Order: sequence, then structure tokens, then C-alpha cells
Amino acid sequence: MSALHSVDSAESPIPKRIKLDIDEKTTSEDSIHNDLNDLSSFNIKSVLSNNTNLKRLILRGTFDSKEGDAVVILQKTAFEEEDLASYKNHFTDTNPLEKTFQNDIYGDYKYFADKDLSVIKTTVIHPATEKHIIKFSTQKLYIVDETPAIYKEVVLPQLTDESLHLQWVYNIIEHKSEVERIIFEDTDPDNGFVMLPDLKWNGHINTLYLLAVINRRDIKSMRDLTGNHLELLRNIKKKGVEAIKAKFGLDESRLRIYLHYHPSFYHLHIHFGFLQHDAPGILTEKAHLLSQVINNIELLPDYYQKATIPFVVRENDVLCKKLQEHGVLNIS
Ligand code: G7M
Repeated sequence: MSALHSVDSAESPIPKRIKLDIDEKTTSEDSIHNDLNDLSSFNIKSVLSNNTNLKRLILRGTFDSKEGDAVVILQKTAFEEEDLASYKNHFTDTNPLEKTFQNDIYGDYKYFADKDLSVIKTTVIHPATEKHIIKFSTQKLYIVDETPAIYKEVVLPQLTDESLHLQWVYNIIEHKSEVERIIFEDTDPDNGFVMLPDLKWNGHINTLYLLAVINRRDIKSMRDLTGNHLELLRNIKKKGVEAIKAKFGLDESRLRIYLHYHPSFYHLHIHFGFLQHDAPGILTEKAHLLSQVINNIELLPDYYQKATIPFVVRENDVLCKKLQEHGVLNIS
């Protein structure tokens, strides 16, 4: 997945047009992303989710003369504080205010901004699999305390069946996609990683959201981490922090550096976000601070093979059914 458009401010590290990098289909000749200039050929079939907090609408549909379903994610972008000066250019008599009501000292208006102030970050996934449709649909959530036994007997067999494949990750570490977006890279095969903007990032520093994807392919998630990986984890933390300081001027103390459990793809990766940005997936049932993970392993090298780790499962996940079948999750 990747963004179709991004606001290209002076500070933005992301070019105005970002290549869409989903998987190997990106490069195929009939890829929707080769010449998608507007959404006039998109036919809406249903609304998968509408998050009024995130101001994000996710639609399922099809594209004219293209086979298969598509998912289109529309998300209103945050204001960019750093660029206050440019706001003056947007407050002109060609950007009308329409009064909704007035009461004493309070006035409520609709402001019709120029198009660069009203950018909607758009992600297009085509062809979208049934897994994508499920992933992006609003669903009931359940929390499960995952013991090592539950992981081994129920969760792990399910992960190996996981068909949301890792091609897009391999494209990143093999320099086949998103090469121009790389912010930092350490090519060491054991302890190296590629740091680049997360697909969800719109390029504004106040919503900074980067991803560090490791070069090696033998660590699925936090569960696999042991004392043998301390060097890798410390390296990602140190060099990732240095790269962000050099590129964006943010100190480590202003960053939230964390892993997701469970992640959405099983190739170890670490999130680097601006502390004051409430990024999706920072809640306690999902986010694990990297410094804490390192410390747990320092105290006990096989901590993550012994620990019970809670995680959230969604009602339509195949795993949810499996957990019920094994009596781990009881849904009335
Ligand atoms: O929840 P989890 O820790 O697995 O997070 C995975 C992250 O990968 C999400 O925040 C996605 O936005 C991000 N992501 C997913 N895809 C398919 C891509 C991609 O193609 N490129 C980039 N740069 N990030 C992606």
C-alpha cells in the first residue's frame, strides 16, 4: 500500500507524487497505478468503515474495465503547524467563510480552503483480496491473553497460513520499490534495516510516522525475539534515532519507538513516530515500546518465549474462529 498524493511542503521528505508500492503488481503493465489520475472510474460497492475520529472513510468498489475488487482509503490530512506563514496565503477573499450561526461572541462558519489545504490522502489497493476487505471493515474486537502454548498451538499455525504476503516488504529491502523514499539504510545482513515513511504518513513532521524494516527474514514478530537479537534491536534504535535527528531535527525524547503485537505482517519491523501524534495502533493492547522490549530481553533472554502477551483479534479474522474452536475465546 502507499499514498497516492502527499502534501509536498518545503519540509516534506516525500515527493509530491509517490509511487504506489503494493507488491509485485506495482510493476505489472496492467496495474491500476500506472495511470490513475482521478477516481472517476471507481464504482463504490460499499462503505467498509467510517472513522469520524480519524476522519477516514474506507470504500470497497471496482474500477471500470479492471478485474477484481479495490479498496480506497480516504483520509483528511492534519494541519501543518510549521508552515504558519503559508496560512496567510489561504486566508484571502477567494476563500469564503460561510456563516452557519452566531450566538453572542461565538460564530460558526464553513471555510472553503484552497485545494492544497484540503488534500485528502488516498490509498488505493487493487486488486484487493478478501483479507484486505476483512482487514479494513469495521468489526468487533476481542482481547486474548496469548500464553506461549496458545501461540504455539493456535496462533502460529495460523500465521504460516497467512496469505497477506510479504512481497511489498521484500520489494523494500531488495530495493525494488520505494527506493527514493528510503530515509536511512544499514545494509548489514544480520543487524541492518531500511527506514522509510510508513504508508500512513502524510509527510508532515507533526505526524511523523516511519517504519524500520529489518534486512533478515527469520524474525516474524516480537515473539521470536531473544538475547541473540539484542544487537539488532539496539542498532535499530541507535541508528534510527540518529537518522531522524539528522533529517528531521527531532530528539529521541520526542519519539515513540515501538513494535506491534500482533503486527499486520510477519517480518519484524519497528515504528518510529512523533510522540505528540496519536498514531493509530499506539494503545496499550497493541504497542510495545522498543526500550521496554530491549530491557525485558536484557533481564531474561527468552522473555518473549515465556511471556503471556495480550493481543486483539477481530471478529472476522480466521484466527478468531480458531481461538473459539480451541476454547481460548468464548464469545456469547
Ligand atoms: O501493525 P503493523 O506493525 O504490522 O504495521 C505495519 C505498517 O506497515 C502499517 O503502519 C502500514 O501502514 C505499513 N505499510 C503497509 N504496507 C503495505 C506498506 C507499504 O507498501 N509501504 C510502506 N512504506 N508501509 C506500508
